[in-house]
Amino acid sequence: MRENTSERGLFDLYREDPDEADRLLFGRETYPDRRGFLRNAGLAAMGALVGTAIPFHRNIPAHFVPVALAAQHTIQGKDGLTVLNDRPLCAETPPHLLDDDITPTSRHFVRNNGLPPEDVDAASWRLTIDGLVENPMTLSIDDLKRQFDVVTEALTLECGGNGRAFFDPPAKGNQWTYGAVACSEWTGVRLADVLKVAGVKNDAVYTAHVGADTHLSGKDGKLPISRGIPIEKAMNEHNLIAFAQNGRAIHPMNGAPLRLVVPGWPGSCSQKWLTRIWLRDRVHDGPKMGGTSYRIPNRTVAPGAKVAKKDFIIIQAMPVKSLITSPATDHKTSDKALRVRGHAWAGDRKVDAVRLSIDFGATWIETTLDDPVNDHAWQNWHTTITFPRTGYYEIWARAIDSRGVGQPHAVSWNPKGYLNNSMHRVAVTVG
Ligand SMILES: Nc1nc2c(c(=O)[nH]1)N[C@H]1C(S)=C(S)[C@@H](COP(=O)(O)O)O[C@H]1N2
Ligand SMILES: [Mo]
Repeated sequence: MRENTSERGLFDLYREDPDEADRLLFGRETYPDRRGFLRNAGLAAMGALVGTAIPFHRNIPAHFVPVALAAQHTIQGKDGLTVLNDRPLCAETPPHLLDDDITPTSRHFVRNNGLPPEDVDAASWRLTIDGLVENPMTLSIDDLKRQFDVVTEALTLECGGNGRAFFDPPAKGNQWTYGAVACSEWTGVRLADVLKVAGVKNDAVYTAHVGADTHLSGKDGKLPISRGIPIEKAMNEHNLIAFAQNGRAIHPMNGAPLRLVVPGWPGSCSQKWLTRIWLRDRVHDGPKMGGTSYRIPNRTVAPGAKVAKKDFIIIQAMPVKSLITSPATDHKTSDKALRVRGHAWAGDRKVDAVRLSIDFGATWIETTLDDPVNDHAWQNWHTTITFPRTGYYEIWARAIDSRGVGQPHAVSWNPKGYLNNSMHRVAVTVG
């Protein structure tokens, strides 16, 4: 495949311009009516994605992306994820596969902005803390383990663009539906402890995070993403510099061997393949900090409205949200009683209640809501509902946070499709 400099992989190519995608992959420009041949690079790309050779690739019809790509099982160590894009790699988890209290590594979504580092060696990995600190330091993972308290916490991580697929008019970017969220158990040291030992200078106001992944353009030194957070948020004790995920090494696509986990805020704050934390005297201006990246209009705007760049503000805490993880949508049952369960989370707040409706929002059913296992872990909820008669139902879930803010029916539109916390609905047929 050709060098993509923008965030476009096979899926985007086929969605936006199927002819162009075919031309690039199969070289059909000269014989548009004939079946093409996967060119070397195209064949290699597709083969790599499906995980093996494609013996009958000459027969692949025009405008055709192998179903294996769109389906699953294409990322080693991941199971059942829906691949949304291959370059950069982005994959989400269907809601019913997020049913566990703690998300297994195999079901933790993947959101890459660039190309992950290869041949990662945990033993020689170094993290530098510099900028506005009294004692700049460079630490190995062993240094981190030796010099700081090691803690394990379940932490909710959600991509700012989760739910983007449901914006109308559509928003460009990865078409996440529900599954760019997870709550794995992360083990590491507290970012705040490390910053305290480094000695935060008075004029430091923001962090800047750097990872070892490379830009899609291949340009030396060009970072795919480098975001930061205000010092006050950085000092929250639940931010971790993590070296383990669910008791084992972090999955290569989730940032091995070292990453930040900044729960409650957009996933983009949680730098993967972490090599440097730089303290700055201004709001960090790295890639994906400016323009419309992870930023929303400073006011409610009409769907499709043009908004001036100066009117965008940086997203901070994520809004209250919930998922129904059982049953899966399109559930068919002959039993009028049904166990329903899922999770709920609310950025830097707690969730106070999760209520369900089976009558399109006319009335609401209280659920049993557990406390989080620790601050910033999602909360599990469950109940048994009884359907009055056979027929088609939708179960709607609505979480309400500790300040009384509930999930909306429809989210306020924004140009890049961030923060969609509208209610999750699943279809159930009782027959
Ligand atoms: N170095 C680096 N860190 C990164 C990213 C990235 O592309 N490169 N993506 C960010 C985004 S946008 C999200 S939502 C989370 C996703 O984490 P995950 O892939 O482990 O689920 O990682 C963040 N950290
Ligand atoms: Mo993200």
